[in-house]
Amino acid sequence: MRRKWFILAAALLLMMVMGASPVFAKTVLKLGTSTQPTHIYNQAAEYFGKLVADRTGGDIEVQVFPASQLGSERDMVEGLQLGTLEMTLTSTGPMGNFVPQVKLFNLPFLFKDRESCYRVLDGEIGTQIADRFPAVGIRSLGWFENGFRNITNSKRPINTPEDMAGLKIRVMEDDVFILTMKALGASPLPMAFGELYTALEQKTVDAQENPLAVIHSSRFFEVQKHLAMTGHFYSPAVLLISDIAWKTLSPEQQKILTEAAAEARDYERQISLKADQELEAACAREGMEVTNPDKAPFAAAVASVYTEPSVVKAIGGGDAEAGQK
Ligand code: EAX
Repeated sequence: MRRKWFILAAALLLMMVMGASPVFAKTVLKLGTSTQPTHIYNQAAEYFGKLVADRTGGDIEVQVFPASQLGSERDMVEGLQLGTLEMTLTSTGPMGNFVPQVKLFNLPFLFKDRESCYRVLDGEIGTQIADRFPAVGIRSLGWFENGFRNITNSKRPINTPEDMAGLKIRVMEDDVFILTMKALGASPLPMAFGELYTALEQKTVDAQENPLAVIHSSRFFEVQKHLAMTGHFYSPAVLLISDIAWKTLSPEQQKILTEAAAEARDYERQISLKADQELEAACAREGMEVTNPDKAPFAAAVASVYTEPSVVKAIGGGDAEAGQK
């Protein structure tokens, strides 16, 4: 009997001592994404998590949950606001619903190459827009990359905007995408990414558009015959942390996260570029028929989106506070 008490007391003592150690002080940051485990977002999120674990001596653990397990991109941003989720790496697709100025980055044919994207996103404009996030309960740890988006469909090869006529195409949940596809003569249907594979399989929609890295990792080649390299949108991504979670971290931990995020961003941009270089051929090998349309007629067809009153108002159009109401 005495022996039993002794063991219990020893165990309690050990727990008290251990209580001060990192094992017990551990902070878990759940990080959700919409894409498949092999996608570049998740590779970058794991990379980020490893840097953070190393530099905090294991005090902070980033747990990555891919494939919309924790909800759609929009749901996850809402989770960040509520404090039910700590982090997400998301496209800017749903972000205009939270900070309307983000719609600027959703405009078609806005950037001609990656260098101009990075200059704008990492420079003053990207910083000013990211600075609006804390007012709605979220913080940006940097602009990552989804990539240049291309159109896939199950009906026909796309060579000119005319080939888009009547195509039922899934788009992300923002009016800029809807307006763009309407301007091309297609019938857009906004839908969360997690529902897309099934919608393509069941022919609820004929078409979708995404960067090659998403198309390939989601195996859309199983349900889409045609791939048109339109590059009509540059789709940024953003690494977000809940403001509630952010405030529980020490200044030192915040610094570690900020630095690790910048490194993970650079890493992700590299693997994204590599994906773009390799995956057109990989999709062709999987049986997709690839076209490389002249982009000029597509850009001309969607120019009207830039002057749509709702878009101009959201982005600012002289009234910097327009979107905050
Ligand atoms: O962020 O919804 C989409 O099509 C996005 O490109 C995808 O979820 C990756």
